[in-house]
Amino acid sequence: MGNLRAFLFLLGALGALAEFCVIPQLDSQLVERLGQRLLPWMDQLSREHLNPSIYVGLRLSSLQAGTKEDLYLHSLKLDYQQCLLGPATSDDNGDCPTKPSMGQLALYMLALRANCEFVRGRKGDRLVSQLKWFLEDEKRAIGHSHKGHPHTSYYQYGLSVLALCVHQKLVHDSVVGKLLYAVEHDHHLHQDHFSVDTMAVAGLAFACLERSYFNSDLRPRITTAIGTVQEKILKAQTPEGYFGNVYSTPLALQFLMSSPLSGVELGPACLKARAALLANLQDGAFQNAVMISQLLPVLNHKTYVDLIFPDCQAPRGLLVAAPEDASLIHIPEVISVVLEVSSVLPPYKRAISVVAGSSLEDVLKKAQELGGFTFGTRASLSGPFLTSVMGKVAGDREFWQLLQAPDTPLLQGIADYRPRDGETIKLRLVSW
Ligand code: B12
Repeated sequence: MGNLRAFLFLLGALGALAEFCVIPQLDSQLVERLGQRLLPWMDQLSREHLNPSIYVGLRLSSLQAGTKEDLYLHSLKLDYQQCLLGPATSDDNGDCPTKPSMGQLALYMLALRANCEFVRGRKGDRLVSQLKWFLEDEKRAIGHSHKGHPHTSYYQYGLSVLALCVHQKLVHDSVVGKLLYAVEHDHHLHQDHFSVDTMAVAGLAFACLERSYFNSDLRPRITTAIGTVQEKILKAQTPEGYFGNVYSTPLALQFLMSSPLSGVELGPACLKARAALLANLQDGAFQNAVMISQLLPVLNHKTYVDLIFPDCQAPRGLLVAAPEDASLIHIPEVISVVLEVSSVLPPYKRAISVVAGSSLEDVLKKAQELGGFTFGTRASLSGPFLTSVMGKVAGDREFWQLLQAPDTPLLQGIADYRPRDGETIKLRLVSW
């Protein structure tokens, strides 16, 4: 009894000092509709479409997909193990034309943990070694004086530290040190373009490390870095309530929910972000499977840090496919979208007619059919990523940026963005 009283007293004292980011429950139908959008993705079991982020998001949500979910994890395991642990000497890559990247391996390890599995045995050890090797390589690319850049990004670097941490694998101090340095001198993360997402993932990795037994020499720096990330993310809140933009808000909230904050009013900031997200959910802004998978845990008061001790027995509601929406069937209306490419000589500009509701990818395809325009894409977990335009391939640390004229970067990719009638879309080769 005395112990209980002492515990309650401690809780009260902590409550007075620290404030938690709490997101009140959202309408369960809204959450269910969000989950339903993942179901068609889970039917696609080919190498190109398998996406560990979807599995992680679903397992940390209040929803489940029954046997579909089991089959999905099974397919992920077959695919990732074959691609990562297949014969290293074989030239024949068979079904595995591209090996998973460092970040994809990290997400796969998070998926295993979301099913309450630890990587173990000979195969598990090889996965861990591979992820550690990737990180060592990135550490070398950043260099002693921190002047270089990771081959992938600090986002994937943070995700990999997090994945090793939730599997209770030691990450060398020098590897964690590079991520700490990047947060302490955040111009490095700004070069990643989307600093809030990257900051949030780094923060989640630190929040996990802070709860682990490892890296004790770095503990004070880790605690300070958590405070720095909190501060930066709160500072990045827009008047509408987003942390960064609408799509970085889910990861930002995951991070803020993972660590109590002392001395700062966290509650109102989180409530404002929730209100902004709610408005977007009602507008259907969350269509992309990766974005939905980063948001679902937040709506269930969970974060990636919970993968340290996931609760695999928690009851989750069974998802059933949504009935076809009859309101979507209507007479096609034709719209005109202007496509402009200034990074080539001679510059390209042409009005393209497409059916209303077409994606930007449809516009690009139509332009290609009409002649005088070509483009290329690479599959990614977020969907098709535009890699080349008019034969010009984006080089190292360059990308084809999508903009709405005159100068507003799009917040969605070519498969998700649906231009309106009369809109001008610009494609511009930029460095990042
Ligand atoms: C790093 C990053 C970039 C880098 C990627 C290069 C690199 N070497 O890493 C750069 C700066 C080039 C970039 C570009 C863009 N990005 Co980006 N990016 C990210 C970030 C921070 C991490 C992605 C990642 O590594 N994921 C983990 C790995 C394991 O997954 P992956 O699928 O293998 O990763 C690849 C893809 O994600 C791809 N990629 C990166 N961004 C985007 C965006 C889209 C729409 C697609 C299809 C693919 C894609 O590059 C990754 C590396 O190869 C995410 C943040 C997030 N919350 O997810 C935003 C994010 C995915 N990007 C976003 C956007 C909008 C874009 C752009 C469309 C911006 C623009 N207006 O041009 C462009 C893509 C244009 C194109 N050519 O198709 C949004 C997508 C929102 C949505 N609704 O889906 C996010 C969520 C950021 C945000 N909060 O707004 N991005």
